[in-house]
Amino acid sequence: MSPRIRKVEVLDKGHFIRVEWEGGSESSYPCVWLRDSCQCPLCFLPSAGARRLLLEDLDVNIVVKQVALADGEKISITWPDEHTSVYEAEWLKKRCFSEEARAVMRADLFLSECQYWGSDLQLPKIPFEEIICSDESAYKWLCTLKNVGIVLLTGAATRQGELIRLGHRIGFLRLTFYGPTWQVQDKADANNVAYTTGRLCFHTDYPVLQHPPGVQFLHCIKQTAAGGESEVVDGFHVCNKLKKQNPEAYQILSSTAVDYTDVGVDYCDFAVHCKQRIIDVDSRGQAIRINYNNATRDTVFDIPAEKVRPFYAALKEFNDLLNSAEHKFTYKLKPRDIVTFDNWRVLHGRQSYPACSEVTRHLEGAYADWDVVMSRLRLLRKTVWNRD
Ligand code: OGA
Ligand code: NM2
Ligand code: ZN
Ligand code: ZN
Repeated sequence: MSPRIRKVEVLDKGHFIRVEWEGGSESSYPCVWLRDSCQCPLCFLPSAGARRLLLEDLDVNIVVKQVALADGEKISITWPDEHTSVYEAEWLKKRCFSEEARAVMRADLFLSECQYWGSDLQLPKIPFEEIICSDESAYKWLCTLKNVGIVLLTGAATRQGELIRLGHRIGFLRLTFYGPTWQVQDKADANNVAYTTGRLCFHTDYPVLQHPPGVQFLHCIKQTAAGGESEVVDGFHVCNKLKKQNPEAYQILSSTAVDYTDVGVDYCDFAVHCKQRIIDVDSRGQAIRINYNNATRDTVFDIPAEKVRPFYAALKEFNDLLNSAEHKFTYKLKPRDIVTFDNWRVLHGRQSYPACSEVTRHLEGAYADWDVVMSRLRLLRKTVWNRD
């Protein structure tokens, strides 16, 4: 049901408009924002859904000259230069500045709700072909990927190229120096520790990139009989634990800029260097991205010498928490499985496996950006919700 406006009035010498809704609640809107958000064809380009109005032409001290309510459905404002703007009730209601309304909008746009897990994880599983063919399944896949951080897709073919199909399903994959997709297998003169048979301790991929890939896909094409098990841990959950257990360690890891390096040749030659905090936090100190790969952490360490040992102590404590039986979940990929996970939140590792002259284990990997994945999620939500 569309919201209706009972009354509208000007407050604060014309700097605010107060709207009273049918039902009794009210909302206040700053006039500078109203002028900036004018939806008329001079100020707004509907075909792009974008503002035409230039900031140069916005008076930040603007006040309304006149306001009128039309049939409870829209308000119209006349500005001092006689420009008029019309705002629909529903449009205004969605953009209400109250704490609650903004929280609803935020949750709707970014799905920031997070379901934490430990060793008790019930690994969500969906058949691969279902997410390719059905919008409902694809929507469920992406919601779970965002909320839980990991989903296993089952029953893909045991050949390269399935991740390219997955890329087309969401939009496109993220190209990196390791190629559009990359082959995780034991290689001679490996240009990355992942391309050996060695154990990989908990890490996120590619912290050496300024904007590390948000989502990772690993498709199991061939699996070794002995070893090669996978491990995952909920990094955000462990960060909360660390913050409680040792606030100083958390402070160090969320403020120290760590040097990462990756130099070599693959898709093309590369010499990548970057500084990252191992725990990236938002303004409230909540972890929003883990940037941790011990293999590519540089020997160059650009911090004062006396801060080095406290840093290692903090990192050790974090690493111990990641590896605790309470937090980590172990499983073994089978051929046809594709594990999809949040590379900003979930740290992953693998156990070592015996070296052999033939290839006994082969995963194809690929990355996607969260912007692309969230975009597909919002579009699928619209399709799926409008259908029922
Ligand atoms: C990687 C990786 C996991 C595996 O290639 O970065 O983490 O199971 N691989 O081989
Ligand atoms: N691979 C698997 O940070 C990293 O080097 C992660 C990337 C080689 C594409 C490994
Ligand atoms: Zn206008
Ligand atoms: Zn990895």
